[in-house]
Amino acid sequence: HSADAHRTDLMTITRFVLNEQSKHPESRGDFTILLNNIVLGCKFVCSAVNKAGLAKLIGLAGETNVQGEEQKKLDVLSNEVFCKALISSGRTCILVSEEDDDAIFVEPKQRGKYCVVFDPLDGSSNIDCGVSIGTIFGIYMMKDNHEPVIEDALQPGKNMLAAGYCMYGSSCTFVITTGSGVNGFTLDPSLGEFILTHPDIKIPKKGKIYSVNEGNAKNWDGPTAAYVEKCKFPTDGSPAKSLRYIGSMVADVHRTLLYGGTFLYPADKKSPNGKLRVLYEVFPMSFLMEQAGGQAFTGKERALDLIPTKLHERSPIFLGSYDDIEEIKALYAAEA
Ligand code: AHM
Ligand code: MG
Repeated sequence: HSADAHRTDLMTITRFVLNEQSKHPESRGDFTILLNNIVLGCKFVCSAVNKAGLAKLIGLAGETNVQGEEQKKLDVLSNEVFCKALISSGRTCILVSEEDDDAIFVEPKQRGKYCVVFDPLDGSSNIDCGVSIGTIFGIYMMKDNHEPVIEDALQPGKNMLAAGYCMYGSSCTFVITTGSGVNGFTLDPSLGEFILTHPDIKIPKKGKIYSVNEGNAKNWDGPTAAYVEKCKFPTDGSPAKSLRYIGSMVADVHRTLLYGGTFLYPADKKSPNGKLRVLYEVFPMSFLMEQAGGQAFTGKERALDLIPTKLHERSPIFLGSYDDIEEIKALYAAEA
């Protein structure tokens, strides 16, 4: 009976968000329109990513188009699609993209109240070998009707209204939080719609996996090194953990959400702030983790408490299962 209900009573992402927002009727329409444009961008990127391998094989890449321009690289193309979709939604005022040095201020006649930070195609070095990649986004709201300023985009992560990612893998998966739990949707290509497939995702309280680029180990600080050592050689009788590292943040975080464990991109001697960007990588993933019952820590504080001072600022990040992040926090506290 219930399987049949699933087949005929389709919970699309739009329907789901409309239901969720029914508590805030004043913002309901605007947020739904904004989200629809983000979803449209993700569908476009999904289709482009799926064709990328083929385009290469049949020689489309690098070919010139009618205007005599070289074919755009996928990350550049994805960025343009997202920027245009977001601006034309009429609901945004500031856009911060990993692809652009400066923020985009939307002109007054198309301006709305949302500020969107995003990485249109994260992990793009993985495209050519067919490994999963993704889009990451976070949404803030302007507090009042002032002229938008850069500070509106430099709010701490805890002020985000919504955040999520879309993973372009063996299937296309869209995961979102609007501050009341985490839900996952899978693209049904025949319908062109994202259907709820992972309701109310909760990360296991403790995990059996750790995920980190161990090639940086010689430059790690003490607590990071001690944590990874503990994963491999536990002294409390627990079994050693498995290592999984894809090198594509969306895919590594997605696995961590579903299976539990930790994902770390710590500081090291060569990169004292780690690698990942605060606004559109660290914050959205930290918001999702907390909403799924996990934690996100920078080595100093709760990740969502960070107040960014620059658009492309970086921060070390440790996120994952609640108990596992407690262990990492204890190691950093012991050192301080
Ligand atoms: P990018 O924005 O240049 O694609 O880099 C971000 C990616 C993340 O997806 C991933 O977590 C990380 O870089 C992997 O870095 P490394 O190759 O240093 O392990
Ligand atoms: Mg990136």
